[in-house]
Amino acid sequence: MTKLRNWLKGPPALSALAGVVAAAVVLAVAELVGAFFTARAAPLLALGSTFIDFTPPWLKDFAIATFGTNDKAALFVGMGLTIALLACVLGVVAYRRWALGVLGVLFMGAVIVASVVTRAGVEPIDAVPSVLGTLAGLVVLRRLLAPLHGMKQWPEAPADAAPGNPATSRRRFFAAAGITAAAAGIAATGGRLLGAARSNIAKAREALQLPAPAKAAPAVPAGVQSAAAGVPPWITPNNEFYRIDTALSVPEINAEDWELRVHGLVEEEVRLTFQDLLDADLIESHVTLTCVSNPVGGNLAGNAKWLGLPIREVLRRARPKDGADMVLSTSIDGFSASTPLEVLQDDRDAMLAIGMNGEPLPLEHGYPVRMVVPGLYGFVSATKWVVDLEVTRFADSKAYWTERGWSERGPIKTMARVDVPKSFAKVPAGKVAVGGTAWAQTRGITKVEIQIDNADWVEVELSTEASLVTWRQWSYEWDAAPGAHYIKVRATDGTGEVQTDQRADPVPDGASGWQSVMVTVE
Ligand SMILES: Nc1nc2c(c(=O)[nH]1)N[C@H]1C(S)=C(S)[C@@H](COP(=O)(O)O)O[C@H]1N2
Ligand SMILES: [Mo]
Repeated sequence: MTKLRNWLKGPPALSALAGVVAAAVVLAVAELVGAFFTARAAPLLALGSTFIDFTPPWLKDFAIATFGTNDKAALFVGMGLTIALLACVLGVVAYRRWALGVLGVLFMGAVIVASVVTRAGVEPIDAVPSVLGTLAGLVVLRRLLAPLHGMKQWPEAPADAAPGNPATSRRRFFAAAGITAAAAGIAATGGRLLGAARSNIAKAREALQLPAPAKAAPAVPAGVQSAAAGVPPWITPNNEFYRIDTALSVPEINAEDWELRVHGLVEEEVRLTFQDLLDADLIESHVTLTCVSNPVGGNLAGNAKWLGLPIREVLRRARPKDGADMVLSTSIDGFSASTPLEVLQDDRDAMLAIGMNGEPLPLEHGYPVRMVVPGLYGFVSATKWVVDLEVTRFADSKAYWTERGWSERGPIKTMARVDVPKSFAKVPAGKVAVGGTAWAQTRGITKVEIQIDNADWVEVELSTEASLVTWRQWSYEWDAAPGAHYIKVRATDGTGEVQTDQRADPVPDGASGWQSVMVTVE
């Protein structure tokens, strides 16, 4: 016990602590100075994104499964612990061999600089905060280690070390380390707050007036909503729309600075500003988006009215060359999606969207511009904060998730869902309203059937169909007898194909199988 206590008071433990404080200073100074540079170059977030990039897929899956929507907080805790551990080692190494310590700090600085400058839309000048942070970290490490050399001879004091009283050295060390750590905390917090305050993007979005569409969306027919109470609204309000992305913090793009570059296998490179979009003939249409990660029965799907420019028009100006079969769309934060070229050119009205349900895109749904492509899962089509379209070939380029084990293409699979009653619900015997949602974007839904326990499949009441690219709701009045019951559901799409009962995981190209909910009737 006393041994441990003595060890904790000795140079090895204290130099490890010095390493942690120095690492905190590197990050805090970088973050504070970074507040005066572009918001998307914030070093902590950039480092977090790099961390995500290097997290093995199994660990990522584990994190999402374990922490759910808190996975981003878990990432920062994990990143903090990893950095702290490395910083401990760095401190001890620096104490024993200063030159190695310098190399260690420079390496840490290089990793942060690399994280920052490899983010899309970042200028080389954005490396400045990380460089200054690194220098500050070096100075702090040197200053903190100095008093330690006056302590016990461990392993042996350098020739220039002044022998001193260990207790005094320790006091000096803790005073310096404490003050520095507190200053780092204040600097980091200040940097975050300052960065947020300097962002006027949310205000600019509020002030933005969307133009009227040249071609309005067809009126939503009466009767699209399921007769069963509790089925989600046919149009998903923006604040209830599911959100899926790899962005640690929502990218903040000034619409006036936004520019889309269309290049690659094209006759003519095209550049588009936000004003160009506002001035163009925009269309409006209802489209249901769906995430490939949606499990059977899941709710990673939403339906909205989008306002935007058909991507077809942009491609017409760029004139893709023969042999091109894919468009790789990239967001400002480096996400990318591979979309078949012909899908962006056919009449399904894939668009560069600027409006969602009559408002400018919410920041987290891609402000100022995102892609909306009917019929494809979001991971291969719905690029938010899009800034780059490269006309290319599937054989030549891979998108973000394709490089991580997901498919390169992602047509949406036919899916039916029971929304009420909820799985494991208890309902009173008698008439029970059963209802839900089904989708097969671009093919449409022509039939939904349910099977209760082992009875025959019965066709349910379909709500009105608005279009082939939106979901379709359904309802059924069930005469429920007491006991435990299973309700299974399946849909038939517009080609006449019945939804497969073959169970598949979301990876690599979307879940399949029939949902079954258990309901207790009392
Ligand atoms: N920039 C960017 N765009 C992105 C993603 C992303 O991670 N980054 N995720 C995609 C995925 S997987 C889906 S399902 C949709 C979700 O769009 P939403 O968040 O607006 O619902 O966005 C797509 N666009
Ligand atoms: Mo997704």
